[in-house]
Amino acid sequence: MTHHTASAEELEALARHARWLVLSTVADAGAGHIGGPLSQMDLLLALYFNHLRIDPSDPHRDDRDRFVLSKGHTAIGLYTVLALRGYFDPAELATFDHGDSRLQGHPDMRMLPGIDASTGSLGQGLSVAVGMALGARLQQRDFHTWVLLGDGEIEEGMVWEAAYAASRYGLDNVTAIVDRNGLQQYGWPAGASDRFDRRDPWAGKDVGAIFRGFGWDVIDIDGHDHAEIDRALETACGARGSAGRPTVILAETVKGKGVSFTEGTYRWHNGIATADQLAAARAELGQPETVGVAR
Ligand SMILES: Cc1ncc(C[n+]2csc(CCOP(=O)(O)OP(=O)(O)O)c2C)c(N)n1
Ligand SMILES: [Mg+2]
Repeated sequence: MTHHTASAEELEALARHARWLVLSTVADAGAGHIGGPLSQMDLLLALYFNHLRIDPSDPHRDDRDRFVLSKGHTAIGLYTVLALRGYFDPAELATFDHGDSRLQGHPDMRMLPGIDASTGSLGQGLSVAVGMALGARLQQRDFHTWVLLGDGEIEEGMVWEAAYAASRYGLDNVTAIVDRNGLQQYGWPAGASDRFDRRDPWAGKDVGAIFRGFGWDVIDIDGHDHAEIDRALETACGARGSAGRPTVILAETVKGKGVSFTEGTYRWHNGIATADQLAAARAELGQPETVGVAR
């Protein structure tokens, strides 16, 4: 299981390509999410290219790191990263959301090797990850479990039961990442202090203090800054077996990041780009006409 090392420039090129694949694949399928897959993209690329101990040619091996996409609706963002990392041919993205496809609208671990948990009903992934981390301890395995949550998603009570349990059992082999894009599906109308066009689900609340209160270590980062992401992932995982506390990375992001008309608006939680919008996005992302899904 070699550690793949992509430079910041390579990650940026991958991110432009992957963001184009998300937008064009969803447009081609006629359904799917945009904002969340784009906000989480830099985090997932850093994980899959530089930090997860995985082997795309042997996706089931016992000692692999586990990854749970708790915000399962952003599956297309994970599929693009898995394809670019070599789990399957990117051409298969054209089957996204078809009835007989391995690439369902929400991830299905029974269909696609590389998916460690079936998700989509929000709020459950941290509990799944805590179970995996406890399992690793029982089996005396040193794999690390990573879980990505949405900032709307963590309004769910079950998340906080899992947060309690992770710290109760001193699980330093699990790391949660929260994609703090400040938007959920609809949310409340924005107030004066909001960053975007709807109220941040955690406006006026100190999410870091809440996690700390549950006994977690907290790292705040800019979720689009490759150097900060890299340091945070290294720190969280470097604590493997020593700190006795779980770590959460609170990643400040922009929903719809990378495409001007999707950035910072709840309306692009999901959506189908028109031909004109696709052309504009392709130009912004610097993708040649020969790349990816055409329409
Ligand atoms: C239990 C549950 N309730 C509602 C939904 C419908 N739903 C899908 S995405 C979403 C908003 C999620 O917002 P957030 O967690 O912030 O994700 P992101 O902004 O990254 O897309 C909702 C309510 C769901 N999938 N599961
Ligand atoms: Mg959100």
